[in-house]
Amino acid sequence: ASRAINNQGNIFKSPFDDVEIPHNFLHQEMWNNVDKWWNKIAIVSAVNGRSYSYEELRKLCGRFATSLRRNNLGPGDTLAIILPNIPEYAIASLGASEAGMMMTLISPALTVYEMSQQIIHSEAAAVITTQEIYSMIVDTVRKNPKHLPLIVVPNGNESISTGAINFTDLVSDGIDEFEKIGEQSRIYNENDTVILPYSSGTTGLPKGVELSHRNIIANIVQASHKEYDFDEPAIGEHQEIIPGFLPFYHIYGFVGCLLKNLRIGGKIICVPQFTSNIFLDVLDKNRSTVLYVAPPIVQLMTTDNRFNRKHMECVKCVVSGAAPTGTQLITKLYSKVNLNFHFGQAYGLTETSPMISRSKKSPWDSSGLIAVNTELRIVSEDDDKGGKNLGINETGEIVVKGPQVMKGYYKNPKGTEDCMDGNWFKTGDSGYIDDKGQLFITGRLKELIKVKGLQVAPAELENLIFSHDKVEDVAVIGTPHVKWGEVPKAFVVPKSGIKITEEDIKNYVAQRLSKYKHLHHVEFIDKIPKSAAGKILRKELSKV
Ligand code: 4UW
Repeated sequence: ASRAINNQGNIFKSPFDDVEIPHNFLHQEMWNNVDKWWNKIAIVSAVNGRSYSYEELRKLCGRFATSLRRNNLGPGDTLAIILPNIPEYAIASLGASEAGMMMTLISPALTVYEMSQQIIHSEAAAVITTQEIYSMIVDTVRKNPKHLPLIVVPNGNESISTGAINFTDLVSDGIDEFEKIGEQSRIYNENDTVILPYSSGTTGLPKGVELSHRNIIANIVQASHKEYDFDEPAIGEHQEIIPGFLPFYHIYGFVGCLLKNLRIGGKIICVPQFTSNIFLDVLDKNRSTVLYVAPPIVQLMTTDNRFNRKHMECVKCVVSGAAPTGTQLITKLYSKVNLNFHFGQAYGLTETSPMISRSKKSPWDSSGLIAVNTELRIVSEDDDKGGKNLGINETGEIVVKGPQVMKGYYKNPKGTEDCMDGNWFKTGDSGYIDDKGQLFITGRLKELIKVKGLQVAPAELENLIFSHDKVEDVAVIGTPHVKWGEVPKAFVVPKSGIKITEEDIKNYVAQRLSKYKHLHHVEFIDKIPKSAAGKILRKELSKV
C-alpha cells in the first residue's frame, strides 16, 4: 500500500491503479454478461418464494420501460419507488432506468406525511408501490398533482383498488429489449441523473442527491475491485447467494447489495421486513456467501443464542457499513462462529454513491483503503489552519474526489455549493489516514444522527417540535444507544409560564414521524446555546 501514502501536497490517493469506468447506462451495465447466467434465479422473495430468472428479469425490465414510455414517461421524469424489499424492486428500478427516467427511493416505513414531502419535492411523475401503501397514501398524494399515476405491485393474486394501475398489466406486454427498438425519441446520456435518494448532508432538511448513471456504474466497479472481492465469481458456475436484509431504498442496500450483485449474476434473497426470526430463517434456508450488514445486525449475530457457526459456513465475507462497527463486536463474532471469513468495514455516503473506502483485513476499526480512482484530503478544522491539508495521522474533515461524487443536490445550488470545493466533496465526517494508507473515522462534524444506520436529520425534528404551540425553542442531537448506535434527544425551551411534559413532546413527534426518528429523551432547558450567527452549538448540548 505504499502508494496510499504518496500524499504529495497531502493528497492521498487510492493504493490501487486507476481502472477504466465503462461508458454505459445503469441498466445496460447490469446486462453486460447476462447471457452467462440467463437461466439462473436473479431475485427471490424470502417470504413467498416468488422469483425471477435473469431471463425474466431482463425481459420484464424492457416491458416495464415500454409501458412507461407509452405513457409518456421518460427522460426528465421521476418515478417514486415506495416498495419493501421484493423481487419487483429490481424490475421497477432497472425498467425506469431503461425508460431514461430518474427514480427517487422512498422508505415504505415512512409516514404518509414524510412520503408526500419527498414525492412533492422530487416532482415525481408517477409512483410505484404496494396495495397496502396505496390505500394509505392515495388521498394525500392525489391532491398534488391531481392525476399522479399510482402503480401498484400486487402481492401474488391480490386484487388492487380501482383507480390504481396494475403493475402486472404494465409488464404483460411490451418489448423485451425496449431500448434496442429505436423508440428512444427522448434522448438521455450517462451523465444524466438516474437515482435521486434523499440525504440531509451536513445540515438542514433531507435533500435530493443527484446520482448519474456514471456515478453509480463507477461505484459498482469500485466496490467490485478484486482487492475487496475475495473470490472472483466463476462465471456461469458458482453463484453468489446474497440475502437482501438491508433496505433497498437506502443507497447501501440498493447499490452496495442489490445492483452490485445483479451485475455479477448473484442470487438476491429479498427480505421485506427485518426481524431476528426472519434473519435466522433466511440463514437457515440459504447457503449465503456474502452478508451485507449494518452494526445492529452484527450486534444481533453476537448476542442471539440461536445464531451459530452453521449459519455462516458458506460465508466468505461480511461487509458492514452505514455506521461504525466496534472492534469488540467483531472479535466476539469471530470467536462465536470460529470461521475464517473476511470482515470488511465500508465507509461512504449517499452523496458518494456510496463507497469511499473499504477494509480487507484487520485492523477492524479502520474503514480501510481508499477506493480505486478516488483521492482524499484530510482538511484542518482549526480556524488558524483553516482549510489546510493535513498529513499522516492528523485528524480533520474527510474531503473526497472521484467519479462516484454526486452531481449535486436537486434544485438546491446553495446546498451543493456549501459541500463542494471545486470537484472535492466535503463529507462532514472527521478522520485520519495512517502510515499504511488506512482511513479511520473518528467522528461527525455534521448535525446528522444515525439510528440503526439510517439518517435522522435534527432539522426535521426541530422544525416539527418548533411547530408545537407550547414550544419556544428547541434543539435535537444524537446520544449513544447500545443497540441502535444513536437515538435522538430533544432539548426544549417551553413558552414562558406554560406547562408541558416530556410525554407531550414525544407523542407529538410519534404521531407524525416514522418510528426510528422518535425521541428517546427530552430535556427541558432555559435557553438553547447558540453562536452569534444564531447557529445551535450542538457540542455544548452534548456535554449537558
Ligand atoms: N463508519 C463510520 C462507517 C460508516 C459511517 C457510513 O446514509 P448515508 O448517506 O450513507 C450510508 C452509506 C453506507 C455505505 C457506505 C459504503 C459502502 O460501501 C456501503 O456498502 C457496503 C455502504 O450509510 O450516511 C452517511 C454517513 O454515515 C456514516 C458517516 O457519518 C457518513 O457520513 N457512516 N459508513 N463505516 N461511519
